Amino acid sequence: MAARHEQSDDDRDRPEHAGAEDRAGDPAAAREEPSEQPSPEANGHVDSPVVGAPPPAPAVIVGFPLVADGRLAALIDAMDGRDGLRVVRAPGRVNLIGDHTDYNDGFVLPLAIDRDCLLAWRPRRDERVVVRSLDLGGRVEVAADGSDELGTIEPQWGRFVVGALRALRARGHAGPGMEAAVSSTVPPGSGLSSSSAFAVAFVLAIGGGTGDELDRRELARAALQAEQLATGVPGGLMDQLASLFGAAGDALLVDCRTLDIDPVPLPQGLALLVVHSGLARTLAGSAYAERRAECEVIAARLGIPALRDARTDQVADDPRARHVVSENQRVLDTAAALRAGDVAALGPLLLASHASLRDDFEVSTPELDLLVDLLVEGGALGARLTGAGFGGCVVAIVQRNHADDLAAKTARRYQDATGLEPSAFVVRAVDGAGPVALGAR
Ligand code: NG1
Repeated sequence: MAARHEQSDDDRDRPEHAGAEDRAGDPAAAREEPSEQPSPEANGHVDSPVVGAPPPAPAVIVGFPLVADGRLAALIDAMDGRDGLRVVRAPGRVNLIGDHTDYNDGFVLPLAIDRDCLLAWRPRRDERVVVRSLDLGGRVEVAADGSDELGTIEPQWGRFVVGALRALRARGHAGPGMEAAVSSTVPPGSGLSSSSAFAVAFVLAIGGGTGDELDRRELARAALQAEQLATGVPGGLMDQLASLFGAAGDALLVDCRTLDIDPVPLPQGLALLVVHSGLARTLAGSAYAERRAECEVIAARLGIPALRDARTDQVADDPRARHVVSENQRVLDTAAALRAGDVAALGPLLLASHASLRDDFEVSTPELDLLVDLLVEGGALGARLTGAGFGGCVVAIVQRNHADDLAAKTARRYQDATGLEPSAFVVRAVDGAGPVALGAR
């Protein structure tokens, strides 16, 4: 079942919207999973995609981290062979809980997922950066010093390339020219950070390719800056941190003020089911920036650096701030419940988060609300919208052996009720961005 995304012409060629229909409906793309992940038995929350994609093919490429060779082969082909070729992989993320808290210096609990952006490149002698997207088609050629006028670059995903060049240059990494090709399986327009994965892949490559040349937090900041330059949306740092710091089997408790990151193991026997509403959201056209500005105004009024510092009693009558303060607490409670093995506590926390995003922060939609209801009626422990909202995905915690049935049933009922085509897939927590070995084949 393919996700259908309603998008404006403007949106179509941004990485956030890179090839939605193609990827979701492309069995080859769906088969291609990073393969050196723990077995389902090892981390207990792993399953193949259950709706909208066949199960993953076995691992075939030797190296770390392994990537099934279909996509890699396509990239190698597009780059005319593996001579001097280097490849990086940057995963998307799902946020288990803690939305619209990162830019308030708060807490989030995302995980890097087994959907990623692969970037293959080699240096060029001239000072040009030439990139092709296998998903979108299209080619971008820009100056390696990032001097191209951002607003004029077409296709628009090229603006992320220039943003990344500028962000790295500002950090002392003036790269040479490069020839590159990119391919992504992160569903675009979904709240799973396809655009951040794209930006992380580029800063990683421009920064040297291993992620060790620059502090990873600095790489995350550079990727955020690249994205902000490209889109003008004042996003927070959660997505880039999740993509760079992901750990197989774990969610990440991130303190967005100190940037401390603590892995929190996900429980055995449960799966994380992501269901795309079939409605893409665009952050640029959304109320995201408005919400962020509202939060900053309230913090200033309270005389505190950020809403992270507000007390419950200070925000009792202010729904936006109330969401942020209560959501921060729910993130900490969820991490504590996971660590204590208190599975029963998880569902109510997710549902309370959704209610707060819906009623207090007002970033849900009737479709996302319906999906949450259907998932819970069908037996999910809990569910909530994930990411910025305004469309995109919900995430549910479900019994692992029930995930396939629940996904199929929910998708069917949702489609009957709305006429929209959802897609549903189980995600697993994977390691963060880094180099991919091409292997000996
Ligand atoms: P998504 O849903 O990936 O667009 C956005 C922001 C995050 C965070 C969430 C809400 C960007 C790139 N990302 O994520 O920083 O604020 O919304 O929690 O804008």
